[in-house]
Amino acid sequence: MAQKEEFAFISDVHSNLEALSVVLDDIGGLSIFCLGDTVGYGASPNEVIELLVRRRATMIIGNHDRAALSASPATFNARAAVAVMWNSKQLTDENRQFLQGLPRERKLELAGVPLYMTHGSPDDNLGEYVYPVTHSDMFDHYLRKLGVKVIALGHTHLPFSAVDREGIVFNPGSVGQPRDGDPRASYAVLTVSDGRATVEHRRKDYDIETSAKKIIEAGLPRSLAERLFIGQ
Ligand SMILES: [Mn+2]
Repeated sequence: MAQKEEFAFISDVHSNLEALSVVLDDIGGLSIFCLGDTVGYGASPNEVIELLVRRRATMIIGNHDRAALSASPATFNARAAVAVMWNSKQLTDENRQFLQGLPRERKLELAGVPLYMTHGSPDDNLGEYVYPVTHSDMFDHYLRKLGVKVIALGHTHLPFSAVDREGIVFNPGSVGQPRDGDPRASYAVLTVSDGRATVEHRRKDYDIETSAKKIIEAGLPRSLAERLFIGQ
């Protein structure tokens, strides 16, 4: 029998408690790695942080988390800025401190496979969006430079995995605000079998009505509720 270990990767939860709850149920007992943007956009920032802390998720900070901490959404569009300011006001001192303590990147070894995780890109952890169509030429360079076999990224809300000469670069997509036209919560499972890593993408239906209702009841821009139904 081959030795097989599995690890769950989530990203861009964006204060969506209903989506996160369904994904965590589906993940079961696997270790969880969260690629940032835990808060922003949605209506349940404290609940999602506390749930991930209880599940002992290994986390990093995203650009929305940092904006919520500094309450300065300078580079954000209007509706993202309104939401991040609202999220910032909701955060308890304890959760604020927790976000403040998160690193921008991590290097780990999972079942003997070296892995790097960050929100944006290895060159610009909180700013740069990495898409296969624009960045696939960079993937081998990233893997070699970092000396890892797997790179996990978030930020774009678009799931992908690319197998290159040096290893795998992947994005699990967004739990709380998918943008690939599929409204179901997105995450990924990394499997290491006999030292070889593979990535499987998963989608889960969740109670979008409740998430959307909470956004509207919080007085956040209605379009942030509406986009959840169409996955944009
Ligand atoms: Mn995001």
